[in-house]
Amino acid sequence: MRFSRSIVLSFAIASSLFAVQSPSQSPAPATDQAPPDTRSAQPKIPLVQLKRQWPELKLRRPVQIVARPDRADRLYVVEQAGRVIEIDMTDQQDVGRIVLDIKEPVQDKFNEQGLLSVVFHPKFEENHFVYAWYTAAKSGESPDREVLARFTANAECLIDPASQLVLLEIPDPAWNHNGGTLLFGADGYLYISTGDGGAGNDPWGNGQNLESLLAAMLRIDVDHPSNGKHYGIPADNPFIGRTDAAPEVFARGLRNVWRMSFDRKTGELYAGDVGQNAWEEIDIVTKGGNFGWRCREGFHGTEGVPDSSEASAKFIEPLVAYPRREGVSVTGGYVYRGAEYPEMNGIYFYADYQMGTMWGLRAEGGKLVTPPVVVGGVRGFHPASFGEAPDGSIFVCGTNKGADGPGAIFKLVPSK
Ligand SMILES: [Ca+2]
Ligand SMILES: [Ca+2]
Repeated sequence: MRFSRSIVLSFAIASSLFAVQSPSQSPAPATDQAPPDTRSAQPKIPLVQLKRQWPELKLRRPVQIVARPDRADRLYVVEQAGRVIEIDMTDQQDVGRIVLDIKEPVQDKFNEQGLLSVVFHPKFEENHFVYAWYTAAKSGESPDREVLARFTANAECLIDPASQLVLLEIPDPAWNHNGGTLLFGADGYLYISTGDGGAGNDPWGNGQNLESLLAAMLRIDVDHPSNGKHYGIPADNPFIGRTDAAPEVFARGLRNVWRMSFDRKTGELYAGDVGQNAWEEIDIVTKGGNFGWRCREGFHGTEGVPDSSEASAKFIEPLVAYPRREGVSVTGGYVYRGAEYPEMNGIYFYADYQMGTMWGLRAEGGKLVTPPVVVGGVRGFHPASFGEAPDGSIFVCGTNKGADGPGAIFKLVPSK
């Protein structure tokens, strides 16, 4: 997947964690965070269970679960090699239906490459547009690159690979750190996390380079192309009109936001930004914000980097961060807003890909209200991504026994 660090060590720690899992024995959160805002008393964060779904579904490297705006009874699973599989939510025996297969032109030779995200247009019912974010290998004049492409589905939701229209390509200097999540905001614009390009410690300095499309959150208007491109720039993008900055950029200083989500109630954008050597973090991404990379990692300065020793007014600190002993690669999740489990309402759930640990926290107005607690996990399971169904249910997909092990989907439910 998207880490390149000690797997063996992590397994050993994960095993000991889940061997002793109970409410009273959960490890004390050594998590780094700003002081909680205690103005509003909040109920306790409940433990959760991961309830296995669609046991007959065979998945290989599932990396995302997405919903379709016009169908409450369907979910779509993205496989890293380049497939999208439709699931009938009303049938637990469903074996899935392949609706897109773009193994060509997707390049998934290395761990963090592949088809990384798919999103349906908010008006999919009218225009049948689906957007994909993937890595492509160099060919002809084109270098290795991150690609944003639009595809068109037919009336049965089969997505024709030949319908591809490439909207944006970003030359990619290394196999790792390719983002990426695609999300449509309530504003109708498409949000894209790009990753810092890769290698380690941002050798190309993309994190703080205003002109780079890497290490950023981009925001574009796919409905109003302009300036000879297949997309437009929202009029209130933070760097629009500047000659020293890329107008697509919505926020920057982000190392590799693997998964992000909007809280459907508040509209806040939660992002899990994967760390370098020490800290995994959750950010609430705001317009024009600079989230610190590579000057900062979590709440800490990067040694030897100027302007890094303390958070300056320039940088926005994370909501929370956790150290290497608790995890290796954060998987950003969702704020639960479903009606089925009121005790989970308003809790942001996220996980560590390598350890399988899941946490819950509460935030209000961008401030931490209830610090993270370990809420559960499945031993040996690697949560690659969460997904939110139209009814607000939260699902999680991933693999057992390593990145190439059997894929599975679970539903997040309160522990009995
Ligand atoms: Ca890369
Ligand atoms: Ca940061």
